[in-house]
Amino acid sequence: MPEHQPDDHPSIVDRPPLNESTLFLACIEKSQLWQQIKVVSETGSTNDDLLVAAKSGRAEGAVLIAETQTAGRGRLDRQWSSPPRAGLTFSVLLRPSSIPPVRWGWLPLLTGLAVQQMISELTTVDSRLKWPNDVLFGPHRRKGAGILVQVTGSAVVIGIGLNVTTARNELPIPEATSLVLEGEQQPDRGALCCGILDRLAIAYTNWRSMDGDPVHSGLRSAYLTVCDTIGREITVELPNGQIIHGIATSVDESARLIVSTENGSQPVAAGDVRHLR
Ligand code: BT5
Repeated sequence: MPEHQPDDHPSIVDRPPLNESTLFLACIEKSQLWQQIKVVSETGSTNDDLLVAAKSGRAEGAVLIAETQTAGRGRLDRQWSSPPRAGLTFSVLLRPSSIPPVRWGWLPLLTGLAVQQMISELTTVDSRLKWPNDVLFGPHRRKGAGILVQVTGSAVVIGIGLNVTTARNELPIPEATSLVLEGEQQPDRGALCCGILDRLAIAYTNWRSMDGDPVHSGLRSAYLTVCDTIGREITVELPNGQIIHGIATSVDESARLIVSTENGSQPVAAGDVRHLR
């Protein structure tokens, strides 16, 4: 039995801190991509911090993990909120400069896949992906993780927010959930973080070695297998406010969602998707 009911406010003793040196040793043993892993108890936003670092020339492979963020970001200046040590909030700095920018749209999808695969491997929680940047948990397909990719020059900062022991009353919206709320009894944040970094490094290195080609790297087919959006009736709100309604049929080689509408097929590069059924 879990030590607390997840709907209660869990005590901080159920939320041990991450250990920077353990994480660093475990991660560099597995992958050459990660050069530096830093854990801070608090910052504004790990994405903001690595964007600043990228602008001042920091090399690929930096990882910044915060036990809590005071100004965590979502897309379009939305917020990401997570109480101290209740989840994972971290960012990585990559420089995919050899890859044509038209293929960089695969980075949030590739990252989501790494998160989804590690959740499947390390927990009993069923997870699926919602295009382009959400990881959904459990039978009700609630949002348990989100991904934010930001570009500055030749650098890309990828941020991941994952709810681990977050209680219902700590989540900002009813459609959100956490691993514990979906029944996972003792999720280990350190193992999850290290596993996600490892899986992300493998997927990124493979994708990059194939010149970013999503088909030959196997990325596209792996993504489509676990993407809950495909085959669903959806609406997409585009950045200009326009709403598209139709059936999501696929994701193309530039990571755009293909929506079959009454006016024909429409590729969507960015937008907020709602699954209707
Ligand atoms: C995202 O944006 O889902 C991207 C979230 C990325 C967060 C990470 S944490 C580490 C790194 N540093 C940062 O500052 N950010 C990244 P979007 O699709 O725009 O979703 C944002 C919306 O999700 C909000 O408007 C809320 O409705 C909802 N939300 C906020 N916090 C949540 C949480 N903990 N769990 C589930 N949903 C949440």
